[in-house]
Amino acid sequence: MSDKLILNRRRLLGLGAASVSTLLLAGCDQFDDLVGQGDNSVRGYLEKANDLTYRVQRLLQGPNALAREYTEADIRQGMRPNGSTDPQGDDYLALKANNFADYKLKITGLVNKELSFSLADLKGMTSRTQITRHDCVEGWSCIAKWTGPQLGPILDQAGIKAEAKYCLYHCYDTMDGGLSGQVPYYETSDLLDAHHPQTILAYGMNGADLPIANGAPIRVRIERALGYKQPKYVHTIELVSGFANVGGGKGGYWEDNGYDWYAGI
Ligand SMILES: Nc1nc2c(c(=O)[nH]1)N[C@H]1C(S)=C(S)[C@@H](COP(=O)(O)O)O[C@H]1N2
Ligand SMILES: [Mo]
Repeated sequence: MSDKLILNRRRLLGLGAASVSTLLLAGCDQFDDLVGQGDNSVRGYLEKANDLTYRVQRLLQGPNALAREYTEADIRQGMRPNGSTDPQGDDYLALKANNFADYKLKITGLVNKELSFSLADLKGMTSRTQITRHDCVEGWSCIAKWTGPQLGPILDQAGIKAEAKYCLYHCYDTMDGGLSGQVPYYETSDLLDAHHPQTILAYGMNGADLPIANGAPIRVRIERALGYKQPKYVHTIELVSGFANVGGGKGGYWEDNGYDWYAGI
């Protein structure tokens, strides 16, 4: 992340939750056609409590409403890399040196059977390709094409236990955790988003292998959510009943730093 972006984040966080929502809304106005698939009043609810937003959006959109999909002609530029772009952990560097041949995606936690998939396994599965718009709270958006297997059937293969409520996405990269030093990037989603038809484990971007800058070898796309809910460099998806004891307890690296958990758009 460049110094400028870090400064912007700090400034944003310094303003407090209310102003963050307002800024978020101001930023959204720069996006073209933000609420293509829904009612514009959805946007108004972004200003309200996170929890209310979540319930209202679920009500208005239904659990399986699709994020808008675009055409090849709408891909006007490359996907702008943001946040971590080149993880330096020893485990990640070792995988990278071997072109991710030894990578394994693990499904763990509250499942009947823990599973592990190589990149070749994932590439061999039925895949979905979708052209969607990624919206970052910093006020930019990019349209890109993503390819990979849907997460839902993979979770079903593992057998989700009744107590499981969320997917916890563990990533290889670390971020500035203030007094905690470097902390791993992580995210969570509920199981509805995990089973959403557009939620995929992307290994491909714009017709090529997913670049390292954008999360190679695997990044999760949760298309109805904002940019920080699209975890890159994912190595483990853990089924959990809650996340109060993970990281700062808010369900994600950026959530621990003040952003909403339900970053629905
Ligand atoms: N592991 C990891 N995932 C991440 C981030 C990150 O720093 N590390 N940044 C998030 C943010 S804020 C955005 S906008 C997008 C950026 O994705 P891109 O690099 O493909 O544009 O990834 C999200 N997922
Ligand atoms: Mo972002």
